[in-house]
Amino acid sequence: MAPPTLHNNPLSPPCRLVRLVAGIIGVDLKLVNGTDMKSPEMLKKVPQHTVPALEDNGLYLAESRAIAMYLISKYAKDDSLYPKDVNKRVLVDQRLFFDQDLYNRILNVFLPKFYGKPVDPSSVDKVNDGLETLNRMLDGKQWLAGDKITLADYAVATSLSALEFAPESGIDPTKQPNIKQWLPRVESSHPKYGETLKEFREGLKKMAQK
Ligand SMILES: N[C@@H](CCC(=O)N[C@@H](CS)C(=O)NCC(=O)O)C(=O)O
Repeated sequence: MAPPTLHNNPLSPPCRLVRLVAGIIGVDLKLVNGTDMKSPEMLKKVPQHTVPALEDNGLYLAESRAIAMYLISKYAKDDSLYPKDVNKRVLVDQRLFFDQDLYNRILNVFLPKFYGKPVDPSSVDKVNDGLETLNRMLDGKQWLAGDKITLADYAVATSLSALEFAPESGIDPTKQPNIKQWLPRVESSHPKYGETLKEFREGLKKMAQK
């Protein structure tokens, strides 16, 4: 069987989440950068025209979190990252929906800069509000959903790293004490996390030099 193909952008945090999860569970992805996601052929397969987008033996899938859930459910040796037990899984799902909202808030802080527009101060407030929520979720906890690291931890930590696109916003997740303790825990949980974060930071540096 052909390996799953990932339409990828090396700098995109959602793409990085998929590469990270695939690396952790040992799935080799064929990475394709620069796909024209708005071409008529691609729009037929992936109506959403975003990357990451996965092709796996006739299945076409957009949305990083859905792709990660699929890869784990289909290929991981165990279900620890995305539990099969409904009562455990729903906690991961809840955090992933929270993450989608948090990432969109973060997007509103760094995206205007790419279009030469100022950031609305209320966007910064919304991210800080999201970080306060995250801090409460982590109160007395090692991990975001249950007693083991899950996809939720990797997704939220990856979203937070997108703040590095806009250091001038002054938003610092580690000002929140529970996040400050949790983030290094996630970062050191698997070598792939450090590898993908390093790639991201090198990409950021190159972008800044341009
Ligand atoms: N919620 C989506 C967001 C994906 C997304 O916004 N991807 C960006 C790159 S980071 C993209 O493809 N933008 C191009 C477009 O929207 O046409 C996910 O998690 O996969």
